[in-house]
Amino acid sequence: MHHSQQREEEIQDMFKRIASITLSVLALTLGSATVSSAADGVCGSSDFCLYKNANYSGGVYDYSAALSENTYLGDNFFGAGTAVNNNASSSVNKHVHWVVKAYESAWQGGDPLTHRAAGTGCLAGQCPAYSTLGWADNAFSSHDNIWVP
Ligand SMILES: [Ca+2]
Ligand SMILES: [Ca+2]
Ligand SMILES: [Ca+2]
Repeated sequence: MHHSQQREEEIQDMFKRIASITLSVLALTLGSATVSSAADGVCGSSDFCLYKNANYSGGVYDYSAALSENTYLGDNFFGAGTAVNNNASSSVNKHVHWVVKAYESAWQGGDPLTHRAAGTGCLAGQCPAYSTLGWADNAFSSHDNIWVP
């Protein structure tokens, strides 16, 4: 093989490898952009968020408002490291279609507190967000949800 031709092929191989790596990085970036934003410590537009303290402070746990949770056991507040179960003192539903009902006990037991869909305001004591939880303070252990078009 002619020396300069071999060199040219080596350079082409190198560019193919670079292109392949670039595509892999792009795929990873796109992949992470499309996965659920739940449980990343950021209360986003599809999340139902619980806070350790009143007024949305002291550590957050962001669940997906689109998914039921039968128990909060094993979940810890981001930024606080303490258990979510029986420790939430404020809550927010950011989803515009899922109504979230949080319950006193695991497996949707005990009394629920209804979180209306985001932007719908409070009605009959049901709000999208609660800066304090009253009777439900340090009690939430599970939630389920209802789709509202
Ligand atoms: Ca999130
Ligand atoms: Ca608390
Ligand atoms: Ca409880």
